[in-house]
Amino acid sequence: MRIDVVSIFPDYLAPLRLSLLGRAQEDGLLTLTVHDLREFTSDRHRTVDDTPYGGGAGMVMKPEPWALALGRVLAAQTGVSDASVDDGAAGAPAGGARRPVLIVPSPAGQVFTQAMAHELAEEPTLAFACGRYEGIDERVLDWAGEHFDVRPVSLGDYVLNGGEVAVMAMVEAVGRLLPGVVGNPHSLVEESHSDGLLEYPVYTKPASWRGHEVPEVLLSGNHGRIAQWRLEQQLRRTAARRPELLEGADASAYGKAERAVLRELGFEVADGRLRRA
Ligand code: 6GU
Repeated sequence: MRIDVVSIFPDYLAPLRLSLLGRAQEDGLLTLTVHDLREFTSDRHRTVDDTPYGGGAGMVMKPEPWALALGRVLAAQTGVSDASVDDGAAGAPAGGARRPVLIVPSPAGQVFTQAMAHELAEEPTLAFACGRYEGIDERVLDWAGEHFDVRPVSLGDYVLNGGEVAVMAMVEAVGRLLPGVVGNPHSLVEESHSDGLLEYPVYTKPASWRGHEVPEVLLSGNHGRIAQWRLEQQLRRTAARRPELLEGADASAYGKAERAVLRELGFEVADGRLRRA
């Protein structure tokens, strides 16, 4: 996969060169390029922002540096020339090819989920446009929509100072799903959100530690009982911490034991789906 990030703080993205994703880049599984938006300004002060039309607090990111930077990204990702992007000659890609995805991190976006990470991991390229200040001139998104599949995406209901930290989270979530990036692909199957539930608790040696014991069932060697216990823990944890994840969930795979636990937790099965009892 090829990923391009545009930011006024390229150094902010440096940690993406470390650890698992750093190895993925060394192994050629991921190509990550970070572009400095200020390289696409033409004034002496390399200005990227200006005051908002209509008044109000803060500054808004100017459109032209964004068009130049995203044109460069589009050219690198699709092979169309920068010039044809500039003069509008590059419309929808020829041959019915999909438009490259452009993610615009914003607290006003659609909330990022594990399902979205899986979808994005199927794309050949991803571009990210990191806004700062009060945001990017809205016409940049309109213009970009002529070339990219533009998706405003939020990490959740809180406000960050800019898109960089959100991009780090999204690139890590997507990057670890690329084939070969996580050494043991089974690790991806049994983790929080992979099956709509939170992960079960895990333990390692010693079996007794500072007066806290590892649950007996995990020492039993009975794999059927262990699997049953883990699923029950997932249900209890999800009901306690994220009950909204259970509402409407597919319950067709749940047997008698799980249904009994769910009833105790205040949920029942109706038409194969979970609902509050
Ligand atoms: Cl994606 N961007 C910003 N600036 N703030 C956020 C966010 C994104 N997600 C949650 N808060």
